[in-house]
Amino acid sequence: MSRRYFIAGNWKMNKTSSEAAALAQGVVEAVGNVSNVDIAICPTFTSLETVEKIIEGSNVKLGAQNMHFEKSGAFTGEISAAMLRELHCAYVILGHSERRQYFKECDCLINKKVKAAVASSLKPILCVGETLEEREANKTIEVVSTQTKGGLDGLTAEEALKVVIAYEPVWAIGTGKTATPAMAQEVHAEIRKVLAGMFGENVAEKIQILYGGSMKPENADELLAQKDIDGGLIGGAALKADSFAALVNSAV
Ligand code: 3PY
Repeated sequence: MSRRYFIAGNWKMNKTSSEAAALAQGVVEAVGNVSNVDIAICPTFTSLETVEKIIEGSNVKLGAQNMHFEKSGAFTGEISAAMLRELHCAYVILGHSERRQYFKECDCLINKKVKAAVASSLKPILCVGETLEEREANKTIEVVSTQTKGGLDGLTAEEALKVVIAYEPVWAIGTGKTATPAMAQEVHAEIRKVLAGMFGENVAEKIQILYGGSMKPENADELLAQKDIDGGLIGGAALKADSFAALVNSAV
């Protein structure tokens, strides 16, 4: 496979700065020298600067969990792409299902964020995924296709190469349930078809598509063995250095 594996930790609203520092230190010690896998950790905004100082010089990159699409202005509580870049963020998670669900983020808003991130040289990790009701109504492919098209609308092929997609079935997030490797592969292949339709096959073949949703060391090998699964966006298992390191090592 020409695509590199990518293991990214989504720490969500966990860890104070001192706790984040300890976790980042553990990650760097365990996998900071791994050079054949892309690795990122995404702490809360308040820990970005602390974590950046710890991972500096290692192969572990920094990511944020959200951002606003405007450059600056009267948007109380929000953070811009330039602010994240100044803290050396390389990635930003956008459109996570928790933001879609609890903060009512829609594809149109997420698309603005994706464009703003790419324009600021931040790589968006665009999350897509169906709810349990949608899966049971056989709407998985429709939902995931609409979210992918909506999130990437208006991007050029060159810009699309700067995006990572994460397929995270909502019913598998934080529930301990995981899509079987075959179920996940089927959706990843469909996402790649959508990407090929939008940007051409060559570009689609180069875009990393991660699996997220209770990925852990016990199920990583089988998931990563699938043709279109290029890594994982890791929730709970990213909150301990040893389990995160085990996931990175599965991808080595
Ligand atoms: C999870 O695995 O819980 C995630 O939501 C990763 O983003």
